[in-house]
Amino acid sequence: MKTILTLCLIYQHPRILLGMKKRGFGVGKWNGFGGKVLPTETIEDSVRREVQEEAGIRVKDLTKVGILDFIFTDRTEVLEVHVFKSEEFLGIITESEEMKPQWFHIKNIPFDEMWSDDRFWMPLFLSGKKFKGVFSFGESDTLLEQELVEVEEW
Ligand code: 95L
Repeated sequence: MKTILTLCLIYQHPRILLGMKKRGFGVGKWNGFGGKVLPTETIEDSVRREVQEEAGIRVKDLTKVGILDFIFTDRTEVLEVHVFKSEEFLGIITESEEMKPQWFHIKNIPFDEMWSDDRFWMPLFLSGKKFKGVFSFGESDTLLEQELVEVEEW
């Protein structure tokens, strides 16, 4: 089974917006915004909805920058995460029940409090590259295997 999810990073060079996940999957980690794509919505609509729900803002631009597959050794389901960048938004960033948003200077991205795959693809993201990858995780979300390539197109 493959589940399609979104991940949106708001990037206004030299700062990036992350959210501390307050509950559910990935609690205690600084995440991008996103979640499961619902059966009736497009992937882009889903990103807009999730960013609105989790950070209270409306993204203007959206650029697809990556596709990452996440495999968890104790689960059969593969998470196919579509990664987006947005550089402009409308509204005021607001904490939600799910997320506490905070800006970080790109020199101070809190990798030690993030999913461990982020260290690998974030440099590509920050330099405007597009990428595809597969990451597998074991016990306590430790990273076991990784594949990552820069791509020109999907
Ligand atoms: N900013 N990065 C994320 O938000 C992120 C990164 N890696 C992940 C790996 C597995 C997973 F289930 C979620 C994430 C994730 N949200």
